Amino acid sequence: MSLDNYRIIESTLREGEQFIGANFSRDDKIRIARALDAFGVEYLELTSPLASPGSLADLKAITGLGLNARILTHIRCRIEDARIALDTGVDGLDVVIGASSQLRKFSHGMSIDEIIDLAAETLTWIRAQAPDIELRFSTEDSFRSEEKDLLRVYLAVDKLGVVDRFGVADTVGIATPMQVYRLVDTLRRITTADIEFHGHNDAGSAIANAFAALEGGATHIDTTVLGIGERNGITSLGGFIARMYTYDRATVRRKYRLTMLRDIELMIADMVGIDIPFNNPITGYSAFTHKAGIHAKAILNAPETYEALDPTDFGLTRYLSIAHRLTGWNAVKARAEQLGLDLSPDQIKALTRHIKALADERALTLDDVDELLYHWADGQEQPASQFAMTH
Ligand code: HCA
Ligand code: CU
Repeated sequence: MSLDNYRIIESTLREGEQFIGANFSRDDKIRIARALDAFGVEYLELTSPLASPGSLADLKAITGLGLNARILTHIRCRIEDARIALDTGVDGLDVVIGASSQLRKFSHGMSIDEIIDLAAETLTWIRAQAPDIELRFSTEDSFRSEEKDLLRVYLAVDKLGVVDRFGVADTVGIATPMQVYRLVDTLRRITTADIEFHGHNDAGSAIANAFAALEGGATHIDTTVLGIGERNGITSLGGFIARMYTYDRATVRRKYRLTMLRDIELMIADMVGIDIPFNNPITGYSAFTHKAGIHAKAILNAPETYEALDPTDFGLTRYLSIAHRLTGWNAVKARAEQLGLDLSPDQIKALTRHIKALADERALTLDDVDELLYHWADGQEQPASQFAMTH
């Protein structure tokens, strides 16, 4: 089943280049490619060599690195594009054409029959030139295309027997997981090639849609680091990793070097001038911070009670936040122990009440709490005099 055997097509160097803040230099691209390769992604997708002279040179530089990841480039469905792309040493071509009525009307103006003819001509030509190249055919805006038109295109291409993989793209980020599941499932049943999913995040469903695609039988998922891409981007690498880890931890641990994730995200964030969002899966600043007293107590006993992901797998640390009104005495006690302080259970409980009362008055920091702990451990304060010590 593909949920246990999926491959990541990391498109930071293609879709990610379409992010407003992205302007990668050759050196940037090489650093990104090496890092993602070391992380363990199976494929890197790069911008078309026809985009600019630099794009062509960068693509050649990266195919020359000898990485483990297979190198793909993304081209329009045209023999001229394919001719240049084949000369760059890539392992595969991701060929795309628009099939939705919007694109047919406002972009290339072709009918479905013309699309089929062009696809047949281009793909057959590529296969004849390069019998061993990995060849993917995808339709842009697949989810706003008439299903009967779309299936007619895929069936016609499948009959040629020249592509290894079909792609479906949620270009404007409107698909629901159920729609993705259904389209992928249908394609899987009526065609013979692997299936790749590329999903935008306009409605916040990109990660869920990628998972639904795998449930429907997709084999390849497109990601970018931090999800960067056109508009607000696509399925993020880290989010996808979190999704798959919570489904099957062992497989994710085996396939990818998870401790590299944060540094890779920091590198990209720095290059494109953004921060890691606070609520980012895995690496968001509060992703492993526990606050409510009840949560803290359970975390101290058994972290998995409130942690679906183990931070240590990602080289990260969990935090208990204790300086607030929702705190609990188990957490305060744990902090006292961390500081090597000897306080009785009664003292801890009284001090916890004191912290809560103080936090009702003003925002506290961990330093404030630590100071209180030291003070009480010194025997300066007794439970009865707890409110005096604010002055
Ligand atoms: C675009 C193209 C694409 C292509 C996806 C694919 C999209 O930039 O509009 O090749 O599968 O989202 O449709 O990124
Ligand atoms: Cu896209």
